[in-house]
Amino acid sequence: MTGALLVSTKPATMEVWRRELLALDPALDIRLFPETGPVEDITAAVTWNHPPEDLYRYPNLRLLISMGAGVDHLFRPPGPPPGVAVVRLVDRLLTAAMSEYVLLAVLRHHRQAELYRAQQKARIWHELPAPDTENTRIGILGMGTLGSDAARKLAALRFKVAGWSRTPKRLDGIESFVGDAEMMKFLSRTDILVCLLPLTPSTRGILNARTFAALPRGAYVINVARGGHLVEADLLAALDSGHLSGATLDVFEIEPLPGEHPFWGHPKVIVTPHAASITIPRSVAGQVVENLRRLAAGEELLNRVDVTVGY
Ligand code: NDP
Ligand code: OXD
Repeated sequence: MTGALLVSTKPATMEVWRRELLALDPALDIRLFPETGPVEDITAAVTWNHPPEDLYRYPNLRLLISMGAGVDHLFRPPGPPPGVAVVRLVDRLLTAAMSEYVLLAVLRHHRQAELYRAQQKARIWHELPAPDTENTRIGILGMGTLGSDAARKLAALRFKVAGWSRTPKRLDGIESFVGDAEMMKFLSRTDILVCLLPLTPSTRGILNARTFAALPRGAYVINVARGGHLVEADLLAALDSGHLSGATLDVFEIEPLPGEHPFWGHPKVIVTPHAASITIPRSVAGQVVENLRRLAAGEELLNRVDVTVGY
């Protein structure tokens, strides 16, 4: 690599990144934010929730690497500096962890785990109706790296799985719905809705009153993508009216979720702290180092983001 790599995230995590990157390429010149040295030195940056306007201070910046699968943090105003390439992480462990979370949330709902737990607490021996897996319809918004992996694993459990995306998908046993024109048809056949979309201007607020009304009564919602996809008041209204049976939420408009937020104590909501799939620096350092090499060699970058659509 020519120039220096800026690393920016929580202080304790930055040290781990430095160690893992240097283990693969000891020649790297790594600067941990805010100790950047001369701003002219920085040619690439690997960041998570970095102040977006700060990235305009480095005149020689050529590559921005998201420390996660999502890149919405890089597109907050003013967005990535013009002419700077943006890449994200695609990683076996990150993908597997997300599918584990989605399967856990689906199965916990499907197998009535909360109800059985409540019965246990009350010492009630009562068999609930058997779940009908082959007739339970799961719909996944976003059929990219994460959505398609979760879809395949849910289909392997014999759920009826469909996905919704911008472009058609051909996956064995998984129905594909495309674009706004097919959104309502997709929702009307969905008992459990999983959101795995990137947050962009087209997907912000997509989990709203209209979407919920199009789902069958009793449907369940799982949002593991971004808090900005969800109109929180609309979800609360749909839960409280009984139209939706519950929700599992890992991501929120404001993180950490404020202590007084109604989701915390809501009997139909399960909250986790944006922990569905956490980037493991050791697992992804190789692709970061490889992209730095490609940048220096003028080769095509891995996992490049289309800055015109924002994912
Ligand atoms: P990808 O970019 O691989 O996939 C995105 C999918 O969304 C694609 O199928 C794409 O369609 C579809 N899509 C995008 N915009 C639209 C639209 N307007 N209408 C219909 N479909 C659309 O992303 P990943 O699967 O890797 O990740 C998804 C998101 O998951 C990340 O952006 C991130 O926000 C979130 N995430 C959350 C984590 C957590 O811990 N909670 C961890 C990691 C990621 P097409 O295929 O046609 O392009
Ligand atoms: C990611 C995330 O996008 O952790 O990778 O949310």
